[in-house]
Amino acid sequence: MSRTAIIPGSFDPVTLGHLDIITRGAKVFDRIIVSVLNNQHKNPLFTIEERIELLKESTSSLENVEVDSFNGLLIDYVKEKNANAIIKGLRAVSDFEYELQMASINRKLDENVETFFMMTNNQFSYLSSSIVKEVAKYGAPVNDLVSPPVEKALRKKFSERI
Ligand code: COD
Repeated sequence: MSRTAIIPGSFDPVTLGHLDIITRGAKVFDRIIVSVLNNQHKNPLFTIEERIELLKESTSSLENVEVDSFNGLLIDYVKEKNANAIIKGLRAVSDFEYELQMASINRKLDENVETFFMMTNNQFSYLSSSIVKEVAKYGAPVNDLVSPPVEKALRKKFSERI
């Protein structure tokens, strides 16, 4: 039986912390679908199409990784994709409470879908999309925080805004 896991997120933009979780997850599951939440309520820096493209470019060397997007409830999307697992990354205790709540509601909605938590790689424990945007906005280097395509896209985005 083929095992498919969904890695959901906002990915605005994808960071090396996300990529570490995706790479490690791809070693354990047969197929990984990284899926971007298309949330109209948030005000993202990158459009959904840009976030998908940056994820595709950043994961192109991983053969069993696909990139997609979803709307609505994660659990409905997981079932639609015939997946049996959700992978989440944990950075700090502060992530835990929210993630426990999410995993619990998702288990209540479908007890056959399991949530797996992966501990962040220590070197990325402080890293988030928000931190990356903050650093890039003021022109500081982000080459050790994101992949080269994301670094280029951030530089372009912020130079357009000046
Ligand atoms: N190291 C390890 N993991 C990391 C790091 C890092 N440095 N940075 C981020 N991560 C992990 C996050 O913990 C998360 O698991 C994932 O990577 C994505 O992170 P973000 O910040 O891009 O995405 P979020 O946290 O905004 O995504 C939230 C979801 C889209 C997953 C969530 O809102 C969701 O499932 N929404 C759908 C609606 C739903 O079904 N809700 C639940 C029932 S009400």
